[in-house]
Amino acid sequence: MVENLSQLNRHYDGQGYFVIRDYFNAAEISAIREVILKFHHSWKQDNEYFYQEEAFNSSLITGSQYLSFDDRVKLFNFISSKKLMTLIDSVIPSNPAFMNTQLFFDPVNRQQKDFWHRDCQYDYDVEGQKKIIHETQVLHLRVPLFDEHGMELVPGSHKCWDNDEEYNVRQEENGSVSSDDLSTGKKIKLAAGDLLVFSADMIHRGLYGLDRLAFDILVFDSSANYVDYVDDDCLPDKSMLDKIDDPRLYINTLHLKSMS
Ligand SMILES: O=C(O)CCC(=O)C(=O)O
Repeated sequence: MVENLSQLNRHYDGQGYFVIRDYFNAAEISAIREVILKFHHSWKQDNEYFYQEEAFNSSLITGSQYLSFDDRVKLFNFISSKKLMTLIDSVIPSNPAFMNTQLFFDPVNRQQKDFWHRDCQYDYDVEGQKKIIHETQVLHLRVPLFDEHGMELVPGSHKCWDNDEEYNVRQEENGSVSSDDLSTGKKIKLAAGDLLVFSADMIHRGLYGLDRLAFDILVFDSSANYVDYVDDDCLPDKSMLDKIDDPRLYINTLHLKSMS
């Protein structure tokens, strides 16, 4: 795979994503799944009403609320493992920084439909979105823990503004809703062991079904102003840093925090 790094990079640059099949072996997935399931179980108990009514994801998985020291270290070591750092360094060559983690699952309420969006639309108005897609990149690395329908993406939209159909659907204008199909959408089915890397600002939606559980890692370019999005509790402390094989991703974030 690593011999294909420049090919993957070119694919990301042009299309806004790449997928690597069978990137993780069964033992790697089973080890990470065990930790994540502990988190998910406790999170659901603690957020019962939200989970039953409307949730489709949780976040802050590396935080101290639900996982032990040892389990958090396992997660940190997985996120900054050589396998993932090779790809992260390739897409964000200078000082990539850890932002957060999210866990995506099927909403209990089956009426809820999977919906198109760009992540930046929740922080920027339309003019801001037009600008930001050309300026910075936040990277999502999706690790499906079970086979799932995967994601639907609009290739190239990480650098290209919406056409009329995409805009109306994503912004729910002119009678469209965000769960409408898009003629430009490309479905990427994923199996446990696969890895999908995609730009958070491209037009995308998760595809619900199959009782999915997908672990998403978010990483950003240190030159972009995202450090305020990082929760201190989700970062390793000094005693954990000593147990992380390659802590650069976290040290870069800690460094940005210390300057903000
Ligand atoms: O899987 C989902 O439900 C949505 C995923 C998503 O929007 C994201 O990872 O930013």
